[in-house]
Parts: sequence; C-alpha cells; structure tokens
Amino acid sequence: MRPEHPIVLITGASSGFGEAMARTLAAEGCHLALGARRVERVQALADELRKAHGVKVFAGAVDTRHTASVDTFVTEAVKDLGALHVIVANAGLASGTFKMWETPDEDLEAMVRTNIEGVVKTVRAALPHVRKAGWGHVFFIGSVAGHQAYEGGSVYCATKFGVKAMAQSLRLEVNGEQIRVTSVDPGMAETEFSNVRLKDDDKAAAVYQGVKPLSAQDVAECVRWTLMLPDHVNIDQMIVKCVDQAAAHKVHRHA
Ligand code: NDP
Ligand code: 8X3
Repeated sequence: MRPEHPIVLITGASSGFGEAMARTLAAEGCHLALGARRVERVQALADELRKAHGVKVFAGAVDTRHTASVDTFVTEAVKDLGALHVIVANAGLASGTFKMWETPDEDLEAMVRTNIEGVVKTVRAALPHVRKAGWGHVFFIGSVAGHQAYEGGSVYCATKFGVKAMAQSLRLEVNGEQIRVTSVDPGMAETEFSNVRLKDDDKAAAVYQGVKPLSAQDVAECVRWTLMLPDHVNIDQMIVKCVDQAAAHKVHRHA
C-alpha cells in the first residue's frame, strides 16, 4: 500500500535532474535520501528542503562506481529514514565526444562504471528495502541516446541502451510485486551535463545556443507525474525532448 510520505533515494542529487527531483518531491511531502560525491552540495540542499517542507532528508556521500560506497550510503539512509520506497538511479555522465577508436580508457571507464555498474550497484543495494516495504517504484534515467546512436557517442549511447535493457529486465524480474519500473529518457536538457562532457564551459553553452532545451525541472516533473499515478498504472518508458529537438541529430536553432 502506498505510504502517505514515500521515502525516495536519489543518486546524483548534487546537480541537474537529481537536485530538481529532490526539490519537486520534497514539495510533494516525500522524505529523501540524497547522494553524490560532492557531499557539501547535497547537505546544503537537505538543510534547505527540511526547512522549506518539513520532510526528513538524509544526505550522504556516495560514489556509485564503488560497491562499498553505495552499500554504506544505502545502509545509512535506511537507518536514518526507517525504510525505502522509491529508487531514482540518476547519477551518470557522458565524458567526451570521441569516435569509438579514439576513446581514452579514462572516459570509457568513467561512463561504463557510472552509467552501467553504478546503476546496478544502486538498485542491488536499495531494492531489498523496497521489496521489504511492499510498495515501490524504481526510476532509471536513460536518454534519447539509448534509443538512437550518434557519432561521437558510441560509449555513452551504449551505456544508455544498457540502461533501457536494465529497466526492461528489472520489470520482468519484479513482476507480481507492487513495484513499478520506469525509464525516463530525456533529450537535451541544460544542466551540468555538457560542462562535464566537454570539460569547457564555453563549448557547453554553445550546445544550447538558439535552442530552448529541457530544464532539469521539466524532467523532475516527469518523475513526479509518473510516481503520483495510481498504483496499478506503470509508465514503462517516457521519451521527452524539447520541441526544438526532433531527433538526437535534428535540432532547430533559432537565429
Ligand atoms: P549533471 O552533471 O548536472 O548531474 C549529474 C549528477 O550525477 C551529479 O549530481 C553528479 O554528482 C552525479 N554523479 C556523477 N558521477 C557520479 C558518481 N560516480 N557517483 C555519484 N554521483 C555521481 O547532469 P544531469 O542532471 O543532466 O544528468 C543526470 C542523468 O541524466 C545522467 O544519468 C545523464 O546521463 C542523464 N541525462 C542527461 C541529459 C541531459 O541532456 N542533461 C539527457 C538525458 C539523460 P557529483 O559530481 O557530485 O558526484
Ligand atoms: C543526453 C542527451 O543527446 O546529449 O543523454 O546524448 S544527448
């Protein structure tokens, strides 16, 4: 049965989608477990949301590439909050725009370890608590890059095709339990994503020039809406793009 105040764990809550989801779900009365490597950011956000909404917020350091870090984060969150109902496996990144044969190991490993291994480690650690609660929802944050590959994106796209596969597998694996599984798959959204990917703030700004991209809040609203639907309704997959982006490659830029 749906709890009055679902307890939601969000990885990558120090920025972008994760931060926006935390704000949006706190306003709905959800209690939160917020994690990222930049722990000072999630702690500041937690303080703000506790004061603004009177919800319980656990904030912890987590590096989703490392099993011990994820396990400790989840254990401490459950100890603090008492349970877990919703997992948002959001932490992720693109690193570089290299052609496949140029991709440095550093970027390859960052994307595979965060976007694939980190998601498995997060769900693996947190799902037993959701199953124990008997009501829950797992959100994967995929991408349009998981539906359509593009040049310079071979590894990133492969990881997001992988996220789509994980969502499909998990939905089959928990069938028969009251656990919904959704992949929210956005197109271009202005967050720190391009700054991280391109390692150059001017180049990152140019990505969105002449376009009105999605905001982090737009994506947070997709998660909020999906979560608030009646318990028997599962949105399997939600592809959401700004109106200027017709496909991964097809972006209209206004003069
Ligand atoms: P941001 O760069 O703004 O946020 C990424 C978040 O992930 C940060 O909070 C970062 O925190 C966290 N993170 C990265 N690596 C790790 C790690 N090893 N352990 C823990 N946390 C980590 O980007 P977005 O909000 O845009 O990205 C969120 C998700 O959305 C990603 O999975 C991305 O692939 C996906 N996405 C983004 C799109 C976009 O256009 N923006 C479109 C489609 C999907 P910290 O550095 O503090 O650890
Ligand atoms: C991020 C969207 O198109 O930059 O996942 O790969 S895109």
